[in-house]
Amino acid sequence: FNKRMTWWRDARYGMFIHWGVYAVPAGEYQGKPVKGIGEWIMQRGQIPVKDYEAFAKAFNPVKFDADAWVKLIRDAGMKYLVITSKHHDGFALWDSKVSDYDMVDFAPYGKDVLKALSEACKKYGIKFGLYHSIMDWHHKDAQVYSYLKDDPNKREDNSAHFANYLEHYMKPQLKELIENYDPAILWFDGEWVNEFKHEQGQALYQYVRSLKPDILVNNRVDKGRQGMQGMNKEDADYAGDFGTPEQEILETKATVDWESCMTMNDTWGFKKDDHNWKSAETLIHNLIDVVAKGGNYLLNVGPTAEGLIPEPSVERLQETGNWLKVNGEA
Ligand code: FUL
Repeated sequence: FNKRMTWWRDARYGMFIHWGVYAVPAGEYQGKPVKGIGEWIMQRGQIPVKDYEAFAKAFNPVKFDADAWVKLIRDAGMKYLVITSKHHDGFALWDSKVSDYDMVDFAPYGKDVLKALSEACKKYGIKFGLYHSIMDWHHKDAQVYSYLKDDPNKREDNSAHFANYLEHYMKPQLKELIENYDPAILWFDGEWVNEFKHEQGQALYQYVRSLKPDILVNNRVDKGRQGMQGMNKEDADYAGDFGTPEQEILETKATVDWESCMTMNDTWGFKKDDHNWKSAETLIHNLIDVVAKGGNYLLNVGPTAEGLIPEPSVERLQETGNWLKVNGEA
């Protein structure tokens, strides 16, 4: 019996929020649509760092309202949120002292959105979680064979530089996040890069737990932890508290903790041309299916650069909330 997990096991339903600079291009670069998921536009569009930074300079979500987001979460029947403190593009949504590449120092908005959200979560009784990318396309030591195909700075072996980034950039940023925003969850991702080693993943888990013993950490903290990898306690490289199948629901009931994360359309980060929404009925069906198999459902929204959760998402969330009010336990 793992006491740390109790609230999470009871929670069942949470909101994933992919929000960052990628909401500015919103799926388009130099007047052309870029294929693939929106938060990958820097890589998929082969956008040079300087050009991408210009999007960051234009990221000004004047309509962002932390209270409204968290109320929407509560009314949807969700019990927690997981928001991208930093996605693969390296941009920090909080006021980091480790770097200026963040919402307060680099973007015109100048306000700390994680602070506002963590406070709103406390107010409405919603648990606050953070998604954090290990891979980083912006940091010079972490560019991992560089995401640009023809980058002249490409290194044969980037491991030493990457270790430097882990120690002197990523870990200090995680320390800031844990000490100042009190996250209940750290949801790692981008762990598959060659430069990141199994031992570093194990150490990262220990590091995060040493800063906050009851924090929950997903399986992707270690190497190559897609889906349910690493969730077998008998394995020497067992790490993390729950498995994270992506865009899928397990076939059968699992004996270990798991959470299915899923988009409502076909992208995590906002794309203005993606209108392929799942119906509210499908989403409710998925929630029932996941819960029946002992998992949690982490349903994604991709807010706009202005700071709004897209209307089709809002409508669907309200419908799941209405359904839960009639049929759910809470
Ligand atoms: C993936 C990432 O590469 C996607 O951008 C997204 O964040 C998804 C939840 O995880 O591995």
